[in-house]
Amino acid sequence: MEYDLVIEGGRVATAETVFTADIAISEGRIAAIGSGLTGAESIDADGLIVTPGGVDPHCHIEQMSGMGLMNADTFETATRSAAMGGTTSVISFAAQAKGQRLAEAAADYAARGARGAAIDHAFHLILADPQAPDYETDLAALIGQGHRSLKVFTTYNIGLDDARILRALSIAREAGALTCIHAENDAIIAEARTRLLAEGRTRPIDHAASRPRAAEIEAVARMCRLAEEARAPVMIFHVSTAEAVAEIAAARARGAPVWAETCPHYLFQTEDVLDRPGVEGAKWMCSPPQRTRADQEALWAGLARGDLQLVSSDHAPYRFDETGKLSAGPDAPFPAIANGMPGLEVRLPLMFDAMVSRGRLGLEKFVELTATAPARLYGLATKGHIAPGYDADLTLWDPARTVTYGADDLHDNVGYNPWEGHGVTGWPVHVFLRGRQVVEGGTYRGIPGTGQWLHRAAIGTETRDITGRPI
Ligand code: DUC
Ligand code: ZN
Ligand code: ZN
Repeated sequence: MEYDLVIEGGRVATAETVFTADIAISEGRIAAIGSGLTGAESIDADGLIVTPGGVDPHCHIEQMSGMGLMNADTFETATRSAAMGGTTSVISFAAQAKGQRLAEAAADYAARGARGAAIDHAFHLILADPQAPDYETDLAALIGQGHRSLKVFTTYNIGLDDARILRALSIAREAGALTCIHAENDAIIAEARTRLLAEGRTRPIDHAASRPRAAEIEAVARMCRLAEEARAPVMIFHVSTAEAVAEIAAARARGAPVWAETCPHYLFQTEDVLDRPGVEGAKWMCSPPQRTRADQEALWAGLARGDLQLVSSDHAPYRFDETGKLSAGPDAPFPAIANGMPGLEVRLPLMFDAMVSRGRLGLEKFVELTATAPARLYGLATKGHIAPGYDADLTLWDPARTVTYGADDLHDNVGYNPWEGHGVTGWPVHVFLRGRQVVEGGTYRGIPGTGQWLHRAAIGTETRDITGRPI
């Protein structure tokens, strides 16, 4: 049988195993895996590692921030950047504005994705205003239509109180959705911020002290209890502290339906990245902030044990100018500076370098954390694995290629690279989305508007990986 395309002789990596094989693709799906397969077209993958395309389940694209600032990236620029870094599916946000119907927010973001996305995508529904018209009916209906994840905050101006979070958990459980949570205690943050400003401590490095680790620890522990009580699955976003990892591990040991992620900036950076002359440190400002080396080790241990299941980018793009980080002026105090960094394009190379090239946890675990687990946990049934029937979303890595990041070498619209000077070994040279090449030898070939919205089936408290093992 002749296939559309055969990727020949690569080292094929799944979350379970690594083997040398040809991968045959027809009509955008993996049709066969074996040897001696032939196709209308072929690519020689000898010497390359073939992984599932990355699934980045936490990124902010074409989204209005809580401060009323638009992200620097559109779907066109963000998905270009993602693809250039080996990622073929993203889950970004459909952010409800105050007073806005959820259905309207979902339709608005769906139109943005349909217009610009060059890779496949889905949305977490941000619940910002439970008082908005038709809130509960819209929420249940949207979940039923295939939007299978929500996002709530315990802080920021869109934070929900415990009663409202419990209500959202109950609706999510009934309708079959996973609730993602930004968990930091609002009162602890407010108190710290007031004290720092009174002391005249307004610089980006002071942002770190303004988000005390206790804020994360308390809110994570509380959200784990709410999930347990509601028997509704939650995903704790961007875990940064050792104590929060311990809270999550304890909750999971009790049987609470709790999953959790961390991000490369918590694994590889510490709070001193914020300590630069003037407001330069604003480029690295994110919430929660980067922590300590001991926290990094605890996060890695949590990933190794499976108490944390995945690594997302939390791509939150703002330019270092008056349209973004410096919208409140060139000497803005830290509370007036937007939080977030670009990460879509660097997530996979940073993790490949650490896990595969340097050997920390290995290639299979790299695939699990960056593609298989996010696809399984978020209900992306055709993504995140290499086997017949799955979408032919594949990233081909040159494991020997070494790159040192430059000042502005990413393909997003952010204009700086927070990883400038950081070297990685292992590079995504070819990327395929549903069998179509979107990156060819490092050259972008994606087409805006061809990325598909991913309908998802119900998510419950039991989530299993490709082998049927509970995650
Ligand atoms: N923190 C968030 O909570 N969201 C976006 C970026 C960030 O740093
Ligand atoms: Zn967050
Ligand atoms: Zn985020």
